[in-house]
Amino acid sequence: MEVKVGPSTLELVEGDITRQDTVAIVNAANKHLRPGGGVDGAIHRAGGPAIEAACRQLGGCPMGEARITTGGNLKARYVIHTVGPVYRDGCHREPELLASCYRESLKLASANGIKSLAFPSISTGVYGYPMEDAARVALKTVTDYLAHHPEIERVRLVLFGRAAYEVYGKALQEL
Ligand code: AR6
Repeated sequence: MEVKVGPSTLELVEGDITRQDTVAIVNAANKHLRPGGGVDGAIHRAGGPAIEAACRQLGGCPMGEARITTGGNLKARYVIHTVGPVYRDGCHREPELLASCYRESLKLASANGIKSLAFPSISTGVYGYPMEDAARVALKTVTDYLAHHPEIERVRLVLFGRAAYEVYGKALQEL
């Protein structure tokens, strides 16, 4: 599924973030930027040790912020690491922090001349963010950014499994 936002394209696909051919892929990292499970584990396994070495130099990343490293052996040239909120009850700035992850990652892309990037569904695995709520925040934040930043040509949201893809598809139609 894809929609146009001005000259830019926002695309939803079901798949594996590590196999994307966008210039950058986004990692759902932890604040230590140490290899973990989920998307993070998959990216480090597929990208090789150069990503971990680059992460070590950065000394971590606060929640809601983003950092950029090489993509190592991945097709993507860069990995943008962002740290999503751990979901408690939705009343602890979770929506604001999640929106910030998408926005800060997009800002890093713009600053580095990256014209295409792929996001996973940040915080909806180990960090427990309800998928429906996360989808609304993700799609609103990305579309708002693209409306003002035509330099980003393509944003792809890569959903792991049919169920996640359908939740995002419904949220996009409602937007
Ligand atoms: N491609 C795309 N999406 C995936 C993939 C994949 N290969 N694998 C899982 N997902 P998570 P979080 C989906 O747990 O909640 C790590 O240990 C998955 O179904 O990767 O932000 C870090 O080090 C889910 O919907 O990230 C942190 O400690 C979504 O990606 C912590 O997990 C995010 O799940 C971050 O937790």
